[in-house]
Amino acid sequence: MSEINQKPPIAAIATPVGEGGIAVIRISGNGAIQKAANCFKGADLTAVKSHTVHFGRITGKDGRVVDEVLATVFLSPKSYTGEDTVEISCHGGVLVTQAVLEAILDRGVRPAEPGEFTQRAFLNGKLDLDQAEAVADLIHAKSIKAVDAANQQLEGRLGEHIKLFRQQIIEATAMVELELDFIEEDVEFANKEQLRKLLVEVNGEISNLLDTYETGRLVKDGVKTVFIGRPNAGKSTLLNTLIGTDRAIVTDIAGTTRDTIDADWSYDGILFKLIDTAGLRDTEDLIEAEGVKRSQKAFEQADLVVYLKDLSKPIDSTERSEIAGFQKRADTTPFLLIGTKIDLQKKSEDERLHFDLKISALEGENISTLKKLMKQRALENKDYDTSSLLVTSTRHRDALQKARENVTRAISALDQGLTGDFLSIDLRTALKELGTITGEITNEDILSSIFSRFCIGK
Ligand SMILES: Nc1nc2c(ncn2[C@@H]2O[C@H](COP(=O)(O)OP(=O)(O)OP(=O)(O)O)[C@@H](O)[C@H]2O)c(=O)[nH]1
Ligand SMILES: [Mg+2]
Repeated sequence: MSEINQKPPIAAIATPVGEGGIAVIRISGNGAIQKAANCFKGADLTAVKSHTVHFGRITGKDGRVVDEVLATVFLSPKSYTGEDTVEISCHGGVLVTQAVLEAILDRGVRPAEPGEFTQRAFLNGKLDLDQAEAVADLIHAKSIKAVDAANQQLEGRLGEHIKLFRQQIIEATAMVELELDFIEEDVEFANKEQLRKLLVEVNGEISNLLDTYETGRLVKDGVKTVFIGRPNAGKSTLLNTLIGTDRAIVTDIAGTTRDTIDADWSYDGILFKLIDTAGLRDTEDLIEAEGVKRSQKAFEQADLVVYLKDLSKPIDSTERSEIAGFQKRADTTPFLLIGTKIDLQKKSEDERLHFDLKISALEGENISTLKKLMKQRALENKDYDTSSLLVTSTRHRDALQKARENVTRAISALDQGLTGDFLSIDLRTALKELGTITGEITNEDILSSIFSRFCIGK
C-alpha cells in the first residue's frame, strides 16, 4: 500500500438530507480526531483506541449543547480514507444534523467536496480507481443486478484482470526490448513465435472482457424498451400495467399520448427503462406530428422494441408493411410483436402475422409471460452470467479498446518484420491505456470527472 498522506481535515454529512432515526457526519484528515475532540464532551477522543465508539455531547463554540451523539474513531491507516477519521452519529433531524456539522466546521475544518473522501481513499492507495467508480455505481444502482455488477468491481475483480493483462504486456515488452539491445548485431527475434503467442493470448483475453460490455451497459443503465404501434393499440395501458400506477393517460381517443413518457421498471433484478410513445399515424395536428417524430427517435435508440397491434381491429396492408419495416430497421435490436386486447379479439383474425405473444393488459392475461419474454429477449445472445465480471463503464470500454488496438498493431508489426522499436511504442501505449482504468496512470481531468459523480459525504 502506498504511504498515507494525511491532508487537512474535511467534514460532511454522509447521510441523505431529511428526517431519519440517525444521521452520520464524517470528519477525515490530519488532526481530525483533535478537531472532533474539541467539540465533544465525553471521553478524550484523542486518547481512545481505533475502532471504538463513545457516547458524548457535541457543543457549539459558545459551549451550548447541540446534540447527544456516538463518536466512532478510526485511526490512520485503518479507515475508509486511510486518514484519521471520526464518524459522529447524531439524531437525524435536518437542523440538528446541520448544527453538529457547523460545530465541527467552526473548529477549523473545511466542508468536503463531492466524493472527496473516496478521492482521498484512492490517493492513499485504499482503492483502485475502478473500485472508487464502483462505489458510485453501487450508490446509484437501480436494480439488484446492477448492485451485483458494482460489487464485483468493488471487490477488485476488474482490477485483477487489468493487472494480469499489464503483466503479460510487460513481459512482451521486456522480450522486445531485450532484442532491441542487440539490434546492432542484426539479431532476428529469437523468440518471435513465443512473443506472438503471448500477444495473441492477451488480445483474446481483452476481447473476452470487452464482449461483456453490451450486457454490462444494460445491467447498469437499464434496457431501453420502446412501446410503439398505432394510436389506441394499448401502449399506455401496458406501461401502466407493468409499473402498477397510472403514469400515462389512457383514453379511448386515438392520439392520447403526445410526447414520449419514461418510467423505470424493475423485473427479476433487471432495470427496464420503459418508453411509451405517441401512436404512429399521418396527422395534420402539429403537436401530434412532433410526437410521432419522437416515437421514431425513441425507436432508433431502443435496446428492445415492443410493437403493439390491437387485435380487435383487422390489420390492413399499410400496417402490415409498417410492421415489416420496423422489424427490418430494428436489425439486431430485439423486436417483439405483441397482439393486444385479446379479450376483444375477433375470430376472423389474419393469421399471416406471427405474434410473439397475445395479451390483454386490461384483464392481466399473459402479462407475466410477457415480462419473462421481455427479459429473455433483451438479454438474448448477450454473454449474461451474473457471476461473471461485467464491464459497465464507457471509460473502461474505451481504454480496453485502445489497448487492444495497440496490441493488434504490435502483432502486425511483428508479422511485417518491423523493428522492435515500433512494437515497443505500441505495447507501451497499450500499458498506459490499461493503467488509466485502475488509476496507475491518471490526470486531473479523469479524476474530477469521476469524483464529481459522487454525493457530498462519500
Ligand atoms: N378491452 C381492452 N381494452 C384495452 C386493452 N388495453 C387497452 N385498452 C383500451 O384501449 C384504449 C386505448 O388505450 P391506450 O393505452 O390509451 O392506447 P395507446 O396505444 O396508448 O393510444 P395512443 O396514446 O393514442 O397512441 C383505452 O380505452 C384502453 O382502456 C385491453 O387489453 N383490452
Ligand atoms: Mg398512449
